[in-house]
Amino acid sequence: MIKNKFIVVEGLEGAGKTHACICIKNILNQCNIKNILLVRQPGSTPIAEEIRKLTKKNFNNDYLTKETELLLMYAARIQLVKKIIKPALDSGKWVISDRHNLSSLAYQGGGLGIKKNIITQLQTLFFQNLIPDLTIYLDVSPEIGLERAKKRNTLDQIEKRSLQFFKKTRKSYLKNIKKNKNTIIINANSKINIVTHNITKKILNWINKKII
Ligand code: Z5A
Repeated sequence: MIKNKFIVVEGLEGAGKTHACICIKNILNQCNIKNILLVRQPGSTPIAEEIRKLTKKNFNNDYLTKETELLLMYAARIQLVKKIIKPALDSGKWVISDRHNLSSLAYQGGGLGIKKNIITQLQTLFFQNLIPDLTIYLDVSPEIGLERAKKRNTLDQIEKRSLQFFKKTRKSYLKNIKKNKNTIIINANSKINIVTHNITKKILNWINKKII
């Protein structure tokens, strides 16, 4: 028996997070863990999905300031955690979230240059008691990740930012992930079947360690 867990998947665009979330859900299912909820950030509630659209939209004569963008990410996260994630965890469900706090540290902190202590204060203020049991960071180079994202659809306002922005975002991810507890880092530059194989191996290993 394993107690239900909160799992977070992080990485740049095109890292393969969506694919990884489904892959983790399948592995858990094979281990007879069926009660699983998949969510994405920002999003996964009607209000948070509207905030998501707002952060991706092109406003011709206006733009989101970096502080507004940060607070919108947190508004969406609070909405999702309070309304969906916490109740699900309290009722014994497993939750897999495509992105969480580390995204804000990487994008709004590393990428846009907001001071880390401002972001960690928001984290402490709203999510002190919600620490992921496992974070999987899919490490992809910005060049490869953006190339994959471009192939899939037209780029939104965040995806259109400079390569330099994504380089700073990745640097911040790598710095913060090293300090993060319970983390698995996967090289996501490889072919999808190799990435899937590595995720499967590491997740099974992690589950085996949790069995009591
Ligand atoms: N954001 C923020 O700034 N601050 C925050 O606090 C939060 C978010 C929470 C969310 O938009 C945006 O919000 C995101 C960060 C910001 N902005 N940007 N840019 P999103 O959900 O649209 O973006 P995303 O989270 O990066 O999703 P994504 O682009 O879909 O990436 P992904 O989920 O990691 O990748 P995927 O959908 O699994 O794969 C993308 C494509 O690549 C797809 O066609 C796959 O088949 C292909 N792929 C995946 N892996 C491979 C490998 N290994 N080889 C070849 N092809 C692959």
